[in-house]
Amino acid sequence: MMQRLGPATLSIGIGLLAGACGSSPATGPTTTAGSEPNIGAADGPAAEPDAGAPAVEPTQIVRVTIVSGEIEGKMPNGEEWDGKDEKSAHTIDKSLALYVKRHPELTQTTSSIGIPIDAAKLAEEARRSSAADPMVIVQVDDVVFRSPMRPRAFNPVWDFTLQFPVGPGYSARDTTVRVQVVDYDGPTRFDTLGSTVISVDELLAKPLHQLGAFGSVKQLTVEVATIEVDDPKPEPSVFRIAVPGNAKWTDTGVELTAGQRVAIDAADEVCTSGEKLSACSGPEGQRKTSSYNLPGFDSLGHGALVAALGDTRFSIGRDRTFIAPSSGRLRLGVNDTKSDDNRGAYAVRIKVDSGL
Ligand SMILES: [Ca+2]
Ligand SMILES: [Ca+2]
Repeated sequence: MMQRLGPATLSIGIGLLAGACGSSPATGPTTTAGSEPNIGAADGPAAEPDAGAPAVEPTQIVRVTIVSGEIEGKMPNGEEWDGKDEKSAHTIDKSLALYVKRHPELTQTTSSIGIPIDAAKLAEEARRSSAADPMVIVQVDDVVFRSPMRPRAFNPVWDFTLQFPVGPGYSARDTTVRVQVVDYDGPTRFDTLGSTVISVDELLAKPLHQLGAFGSVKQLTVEVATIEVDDPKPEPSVFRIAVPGNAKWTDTGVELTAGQRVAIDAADEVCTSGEKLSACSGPEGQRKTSSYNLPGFDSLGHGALVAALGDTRFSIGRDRTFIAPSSGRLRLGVNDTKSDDNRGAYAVRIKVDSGL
């Protein structure tokens, strides 16, 4: 069913992994004193984005893993979590709003944030419980990433990795990274548990950080690794798969890390109602919506190509280039909950940029 072209190595090419272990500086033949992460060094001129300059390759990729956390068992006022929360109509958290704004592919999917595509009841349980249901939002420069939600967890393990480039024209080492932990209270309802800031330079100073306490977050464990970017950088990995209209979700086998640049394009036709020709369309979807649209895609054309990474959903349509908003196995689907009467398949090409 799935045909892979290009290197079988996902995400970052193996060649890039030299020096990825922050704890062992003598890794790999390319690691010399000069190419080591410039820990704490105020080296050279700052990365000044020069408007007219040609694009410069990043020299390093920083990989940050939000491993786990520890949340206070009570709210600051001593009450149980979410004890009497129903009266206040929160709007979507400011950081989440920015997250959605910075990722156009997430447009109109906010009602499904935190709901995994294969465990819809999880969110319902989280909503009813009086425990914290934390997720982490990380902002680097103007790019924002989100970890999956961990329902009913005062000791959540996210194991959420994101990456960003460092080098001329990219994030500078004095860039501030903002880490915010929020509690999921239902669609578009979130409480801030705490937020903290740390610079890229501080992050790179050691491979393991214990952040906190901040707000109701007692502790947050963060791992950091750097990857030297090969010159020339490896070719993107390309995968071709078929997304059948009569499948719920199709596992592409492609693992994405938040921050990777991905381009997806699709062709061919899917019909969402047996032989009815008016219910056939390309990956952009039909001109109409339907009560059978998937959760989170209510206003998207029926039958359109959509994607999911864990509990993050987004629309693809005929083509979409994006920076992965979260991490995990990429799954693709057709915007139709009643898939058993569907015909046809979309032919999809996924291009994952190896070195950003
Ligand atoms: Ca909650
Ligand atoms: Ca159908």
